[in-house]
Amino acid sequence: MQKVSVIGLWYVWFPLLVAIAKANKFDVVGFDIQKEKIQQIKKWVCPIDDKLAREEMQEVTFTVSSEPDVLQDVDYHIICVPTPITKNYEPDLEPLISASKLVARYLKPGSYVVIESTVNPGMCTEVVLPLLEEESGLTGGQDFELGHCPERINPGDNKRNLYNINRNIGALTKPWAEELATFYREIISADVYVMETILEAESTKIIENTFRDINIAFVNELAQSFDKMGIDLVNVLKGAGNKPFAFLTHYPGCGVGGHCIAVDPYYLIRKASDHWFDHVFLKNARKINKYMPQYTVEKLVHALNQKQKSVKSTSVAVLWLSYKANVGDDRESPAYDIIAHLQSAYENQPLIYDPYFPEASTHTDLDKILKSTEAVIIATNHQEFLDIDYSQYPQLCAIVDGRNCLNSSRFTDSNIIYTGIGR
Ligand code: SAJ
Repeated sequence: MQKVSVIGLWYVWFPLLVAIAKANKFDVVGFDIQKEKIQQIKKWVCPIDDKLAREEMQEVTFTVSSEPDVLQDVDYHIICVPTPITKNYEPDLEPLISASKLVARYLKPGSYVVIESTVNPGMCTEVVLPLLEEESGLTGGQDFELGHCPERINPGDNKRNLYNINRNIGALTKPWAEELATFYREIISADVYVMETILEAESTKIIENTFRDINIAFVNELAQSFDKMGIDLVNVLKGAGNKPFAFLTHYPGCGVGGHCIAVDPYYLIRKASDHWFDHVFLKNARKINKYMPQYTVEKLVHALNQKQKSVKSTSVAVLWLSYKANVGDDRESPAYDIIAHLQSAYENQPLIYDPYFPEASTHTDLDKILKSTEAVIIATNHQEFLDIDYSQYPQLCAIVDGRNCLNSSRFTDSNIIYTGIGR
């Protein structure tokens, strides 16, 4: 039985480990440097908030370890580590570099290395390949193969999952790309497309996520003009969205978070600038999206002005911290930028609550917060909180709905000033 390693068992890749084990054709090992995560998995506790993976892991067998020797004699190494950005929005390749150096120690002739992490065009051949060759003394494309199969998970999506989302594959040589595709077809039921080159495969994911970022920036900029024109953009987008072709609806909000959409465009911007091209449009889109938390606070300023109140002297609650609804993930979350802007621009220390993040919340009792605050900024639209009856809190005078998740008509005759983003 061929041996497969999954290196990096965080959010999107623990399901991959389970899926490979479920194929029942491979001896599967999972490696992660976080010992506590390994301990958790060894107790059959799912390390991520993923219903399918939690169920399926009970039905399969695999080995997990934080000891590198578990990578001995592996035929397929799948590297699944984060590719974040630094504080100054530059690609942070440290996780990918250390994982590549680790795998190189265990490379053997005839083995495959697949990178699933979202990378820049050229990163496999310019960064990973030299590390694999230097450390192993083997030659890529001859002694071992290097391929790229970018992950496409959509966290929190119960319909689309690892098994039914198409994948793209590229490798150093086309024939080996075909062999890698055969390997992935043993694991997933969706289509697996072989790209002409590894560069093309790397480019697909980075433009997919940049596409999403610029489309969100489009509606976020529209939200600012439609606010001034007094037109409900959310209703307009719903109308435009019923066009069955040539329009893909995105919605304005308080900002773009997560470890993908808010991050990946910077990789492409950086790569293009290495080739003397300045992605003005992509940079502007990032600027628009990064401005939205501040815009959200400014909407609160205008709402409170109508009550002759100032943000500085008003108790404000920022509700929910996750970067998107119903997930316990706050990476790059705009909620933190909203909090920071309230603190720096208005010396306002907001009350904070998200049950997914008790340690980042100022209170663990939402009712208590709502009873003691005068204004609310909704930064995440967790499903479980959409039915709150805000009229039960008479001191509440303003709500800024950063995810346009409440029905504005609920506030028509209320003494609460309700405003959204673009509505
Ligand atoms: N957002 C908006 N307006 C929108 C859509 C999203 O403001 O119309 C915001 C969200 O609130 C969130 C951020 O953008 O803060 C990212 O949203 P997302 O749904 O793209 O969240 P991710 O990053 O978990 O998922 C994305 C995938 N999303 C979808 O395809 C729906 C996809 O782009 C990638 O497959 C995935 O990241 C990834 O792993 O790269």
